Amino acid sequence: MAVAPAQEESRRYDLWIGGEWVAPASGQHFESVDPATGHVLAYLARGGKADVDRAVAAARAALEGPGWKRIEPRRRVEWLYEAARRIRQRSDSLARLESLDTGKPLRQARTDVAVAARYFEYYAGIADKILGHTIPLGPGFLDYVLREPVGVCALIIPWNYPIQIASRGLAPALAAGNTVVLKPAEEASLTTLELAGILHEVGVPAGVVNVVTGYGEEAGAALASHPDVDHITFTGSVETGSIVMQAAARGIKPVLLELGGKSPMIVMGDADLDRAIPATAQAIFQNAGQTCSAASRLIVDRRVHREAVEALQRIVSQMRLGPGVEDPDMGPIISRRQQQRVLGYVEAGRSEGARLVAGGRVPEQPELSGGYFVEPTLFDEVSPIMRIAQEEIFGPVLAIMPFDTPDEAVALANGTAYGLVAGIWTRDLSTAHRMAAELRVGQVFVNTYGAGGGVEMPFGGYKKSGFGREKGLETLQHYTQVKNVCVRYE
Ligand code: TXE
Repeated sequence: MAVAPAQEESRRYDLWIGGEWVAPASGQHFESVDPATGHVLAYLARGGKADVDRAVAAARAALEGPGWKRIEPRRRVEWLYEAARRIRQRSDSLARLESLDTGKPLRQARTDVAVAARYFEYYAGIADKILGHTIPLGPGFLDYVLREPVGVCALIIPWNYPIQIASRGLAPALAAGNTVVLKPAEEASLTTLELAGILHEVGVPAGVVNVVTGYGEEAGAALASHPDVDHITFTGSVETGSIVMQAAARGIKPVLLELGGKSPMIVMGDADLDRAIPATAQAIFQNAGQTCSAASRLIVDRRVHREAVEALQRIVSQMRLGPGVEDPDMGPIISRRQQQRVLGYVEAGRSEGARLVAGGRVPEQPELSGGYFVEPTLFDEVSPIMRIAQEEIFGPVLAIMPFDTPDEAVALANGTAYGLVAGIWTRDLSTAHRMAAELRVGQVFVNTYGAGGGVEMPFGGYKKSGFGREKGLETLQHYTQVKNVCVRYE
């Protein structure tokens, strides 16, 4: 099949609709740029309303078609397992493409590809086990409950973890028998297009998976407001999430929103700092801080505060920046716009009186001058009212806040509009459980953070981090709908 070879750069990609490459109605392509150099990496089709109409029609037709609706669920099991196998087989080329497209270090991109394969494997295992149940109504009645596919699912994907986030929506949606229209982010669409090709190769019928690339306000908005879409999964900013939710409300459609965070890492005085501090650095600097669950606030017991800051300074001073494909410790920010946004927050931190103890600048190495790099940055003595303590920076900037009592730590941790993830480091189990109960977040990690991609664990937000759950079995609630059938037979 005519899927792009992953190594080929500066290639032109069309839209993937109804099992074939289709030119966009606009006739236009736009540049997708390598954030490490500013060079053009590929030309993506500028999809718009007419293309979205076509993709949704293809998804609707496939949903009702004999090759999908009338097949045995075990065929879906086979297709999804085979997709996982092929993703692993192509791990090197997919990881390289992801690394070029997003700037992330190659080993991180390899992990992302491995996690993507895990999503297909995990949901392959459930595709023939989506069970209903019966309700005892008494003599003469048979009442049964079915879990049916929800229908045509729209997936709107961000640029920070494209292959992972596309897979975490695609795999459960397909396992449950839905069809899908994906809108990847304009900054990084390449591995999503590759994924569509892999699913086609393994036998998923034409029209079950469609990809419309393009700008958010054009392709994304058309998809979110399309009358024939049955469910929308959106990962991105609070602002755009609200726009998508308003469009969904007009069409009375369910939405699953994953909107980022300002996740706290709480380090108690009794914590094993040799593990807690490297884990904190990893949790903020991974993907240059462009992670929805990035631990962007270190809330640390004053008794170990100085030691923690010094350990972080040591880690940061040794970090090597570079293009993702050279597998550095940290790659660039995704775009000039995001780089400027991150630098704006550094300036805000300075002017609001936080103490800059590392980084904060664009690195001076001439070989990095074409890309959108920002040094790993530590702000100490951050007060909770500062913008860098409240707003999602989405860059390699850690806000450090000392505390004196556990209650104060919890109040600081809960003191933002977000509630996605929190980490707790302590040797005291009762502290860990008490805090886990008090934190207003969708996921708490104790003495670890992230845990292998977390495919099996439900993931999603409290408060402005969104609602609904991805990953694990919980997400199947979103990708199925319940039908009750009541039969009187006497
Ligand atoms: O996000 P957008 P942006 C946060 C992070 C970042 C900020 C801005 O704080 O700094 O958002 O990033 C599509 N209708 N996160 O501007 O706009 C868009 O094309 C429908 C956190 O890149 O939310 C892309 O596919 N769709 C986050 C997707 O929405 C629209 C990951 C996300 O873009 C649209 C990314 C519209 N009107 C950013 N406008 C996380 N939770 O991990 C845009 N889009």
